[in-house]
Formats: sequence, structure tokens, C-alpha cells
Amino acid sequence: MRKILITGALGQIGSELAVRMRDVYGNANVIISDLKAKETHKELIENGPFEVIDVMDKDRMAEVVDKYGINTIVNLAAILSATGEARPDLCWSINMNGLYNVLELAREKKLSVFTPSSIAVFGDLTPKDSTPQDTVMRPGTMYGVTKVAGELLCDYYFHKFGVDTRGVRFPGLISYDTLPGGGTTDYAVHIYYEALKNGKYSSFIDKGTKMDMMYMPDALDAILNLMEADSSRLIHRNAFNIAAMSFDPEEIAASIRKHIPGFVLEYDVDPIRQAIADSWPNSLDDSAARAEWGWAPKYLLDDMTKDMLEKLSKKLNIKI
Ligand code: NAD
Ligand code: AKB
Repeated sequence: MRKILITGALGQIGSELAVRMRDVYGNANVIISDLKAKETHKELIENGPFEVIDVMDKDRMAEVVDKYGINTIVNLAAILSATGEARPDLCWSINMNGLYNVLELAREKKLSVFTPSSIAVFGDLTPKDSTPQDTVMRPGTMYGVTKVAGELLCDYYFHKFGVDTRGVRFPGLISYDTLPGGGTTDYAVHIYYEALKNGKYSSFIDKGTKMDMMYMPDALDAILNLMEADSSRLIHRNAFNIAAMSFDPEEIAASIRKHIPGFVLEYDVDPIRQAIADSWPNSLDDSAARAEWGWAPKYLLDDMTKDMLEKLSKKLNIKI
């Protein structure tokens, strides 16, 4: 039976992954942790074990691993792309040293590790459309640098020490539970909140800028399915391209207008996040993930929009 520790568990992915994993593995077998408890996640914290862990503190992480007999770490503690450009020092420090501590613990205590990579591993020299699984990776952001280095470090720990490391390159993730934490793709979440609250949204990403995106239920399936996949079939174990949909701000707005016809999209482009978006692919080729562990997303743009608006209108108590 798995005993899982999730770091950075109160963030956008972790807050939903924890619920899903507790359904699958049992509440007592999924230990969630973050820098501190958050009032917004009271229910999640009270539903099962919660521990305060800073991933920079390896001894504290080891103490929790021993306390619960952890055999798997899902490492979600990180600084994302936009915050990473504002604080490159912090981004390097947490993304690299945090992961290093997790991998060292995994080596010492024979644990499995899942840690997500990102479309941010790619850069200006990468083919933009149908970006291949194995291609040029010269990212232009500190976040991207840490994600490429993280993929390589996970490969190293697998080949050198036999640590069972796995990961996917997530595109921008869209969800209604927890707001995203300082990324470039965050506009595609904010747009749904603003469409419901104000009927309009001012996008910091420009018209015509396509990026790969995914609805959170598919992202959670990806984590669970890859973690449970047959190890002998995994050639690209730490760095699978996975894709679901690709759109620009006008296309997501058109999808929202099917439910909120008067929705107005305006632009107030942020040059920093725009430059990041311009350096990322338009769409990924995910054939390796499909072949090696059966990856298949369920949500396309219109399915996601319908579900997002239904769920958010309940959460915000706003009728469409
Ligand atoms: P998030 O910013 O929403 O959450 C990160 C969490 O980590 C936060 O709760 C934060 O408090 C915590 N944290 C920060 N520093 C920490 C530290 N030193 N010790 C312990 N916890 C710390 O991020 P997310 O969107 O949930 O992303 C999780 C992982 O998935 C990251 O590795 C990210 O790069 C990757 N990813 C996310 C997306 C996305 O669109 N959300 C896309 C690609 C990859
Ligand atoms: C970000 O925009 O930084 C993240 C990512 C794609 O890694 N959502």
C-alpha cells in the first residue's frame, strides 16, 4: 500500500490531488504538507494528516517520512514562471534545493518520487507546433531552467541510484478550487472568474498567443496513471509531454460566450508574461505518453468551459 507525502499540497494542484488521492488510497495514507496551514483549506487539513514542511529543510522532511512510514513523495512545492522571473534567486533555491532534498531522501530511504515538469522547459529554438517529445530545450526563464535541470536530476537518480522517479510536462492547468500561484498561463483561470463576476476580463496575454492548456481532472488522472504505470514500459519516465487543448485568449472568450453571450475581452498586455508565453510551444506532441502509459485526456475547451462555469457559479454564488 502506498503511504504518500505531498509537498506544497495547498497549492493549485495539491489541493485537488490530495482529495483525489485520499479517495483512492485512504485519508490516513495521504499526508499533506505545506509551508503553513491555510484557513482556505481547513476541510482538507482536517480530513487527514497535515504537517508543516519547508522542502528546504531535509531533516524535517525525513522526520515526517519516518513518522508515517512514507514510501512515495509527490513534490509540488515550487515557484512558478512569473514569480520566478520576479525572484529568480528564490525560484532556483526552492525548485532545485527542494527537489534535491526530496531525491536524496528517496535514495536514502528507498522512496518513489513524482515531480511535475512543465512546458516551460522549452524555449525560442524549440519547434512551436506539435513540439516533439525529444527536441531542443533552451528555456529563457529561471523557472524553465529549474524544470530542465529537475528532469535531468530525476533521470540521474533513476539511472545512478535506482530511485523510481516519474513526471510529466504539464501545460497550463485550469481549475476552480484553488487559484494558480504566479504563472504565465494563469489568465486562462482568471478569465472564468471575471466572466462570472463582471462580464468582462482584461487579459495580460495578447490576442493570438496560443499555449497548451489542460483541465485539472485530466492532470490528476495523468499523475495517478503515470504513478501506477508499469515501470518497464517507461522510456521517458521524468519528462512526458502531455497535451489536451491549445487556444489563445480569443478562443477561450468565444467558448465562454456560448454561456455568457455579452462577455467582453479586453487586453492590457504584461510584457514580462507575454515574452514568457511567446517562448513556449503552441501545442505539444504527446504520442510518447499515449504509447508508454496510455495517456488520453477527457476534456476539450468547450467541455472544460461548461464545467468550469457550472462549478464556479456555485462556488461564487453567481447565476449565469
Ligand atoms: P502553486 O504555486 O499553486 O503551489 C505551490 C505550493 O508550494 C504552495 O502552496 C506554496 O505554499 C508551496 N511552497 C512554496 N515554497 C515552499 C517550500 N519551500 N516548502 C514547501 N512548500 C512550499 O503551484 P502548483 O500550480 O500547484 O504547481 C505544483 C507543481 O506543478 C510545480 O512544480 C509546478 O512547476 C508544476 N506545474 C504546474 C502547472 C500549473 O499550471 N499549475 C503547470 C506546469 C507545471
Ligand atoms: C506557469 O505558467 O508558470 C505554469 C506552467 C505552465 O508551468 N502554469
